[in-house]
Amino acid sequence: MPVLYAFIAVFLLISAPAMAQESARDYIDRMMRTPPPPIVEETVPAPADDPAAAPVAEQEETLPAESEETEEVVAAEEPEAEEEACTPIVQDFSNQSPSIAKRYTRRQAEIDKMDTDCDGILQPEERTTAIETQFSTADADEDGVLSKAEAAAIIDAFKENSQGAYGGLIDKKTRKLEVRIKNMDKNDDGKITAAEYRSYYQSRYKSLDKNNDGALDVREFKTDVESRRRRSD
Ligand SMILES: [Ca+2]
Ligand SMILES: [Ca+2]
Ligand SMILES: [Ca+2]
Repeated sequence: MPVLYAFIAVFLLISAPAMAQESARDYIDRMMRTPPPPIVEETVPAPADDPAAAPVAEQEETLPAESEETEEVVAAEEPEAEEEACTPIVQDFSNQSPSIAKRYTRRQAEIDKMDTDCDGILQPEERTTAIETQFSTADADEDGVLSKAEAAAIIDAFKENSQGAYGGLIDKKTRKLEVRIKNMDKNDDGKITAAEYRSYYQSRYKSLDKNNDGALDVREFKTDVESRRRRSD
């Protein structure tokens, strides 16, 4: 028996290292062959940085857009500043009789309010513009109609602003204006529509254009409180 154990021991001593050596080689071979597979964890995720970069580019694009809008706003404000009113020509009526000179002076003051090109004469376009402006100014509540109160305000304003021009005649002239405004109300409902207002003044200005050239000069024009009849003041 001891002989058998000794034999087995010798066998193990000889074969074990061999087996160990073989298995080690196999392992090394495996390691040498396998290296290829483990590779490339696809660093492709790097491109994941690109999508992050894209939004940055978009933001940069929107920035110039905002600055352009700012420039547009600034540019839009400039035209308004460019609008400059001309200066009315000072007319000399000293060669007329005192009464006519006084009348022409009053008329010229009214013309100058509407004479946007400052040539001293009222062209049709200037009259149309003035009619629209006067109506919208009088229509305080912007409902497109002059109420009794709004019409009364026109009369009050005339009385207050024309005292110097008419002196002692102011009450008489004021009553004349009251009648005139009442006449604008064609359907007599106590209100003056924009259409009634336009119709009245376009008709009035047309009748004043004696030489029928479309324009009204100081000899043709009459203020709101001047009668169309010659004999009146
Ligand atoms: Ca003019
Ligand atoms: Ca109104
Ligand atoms: Ca004329």
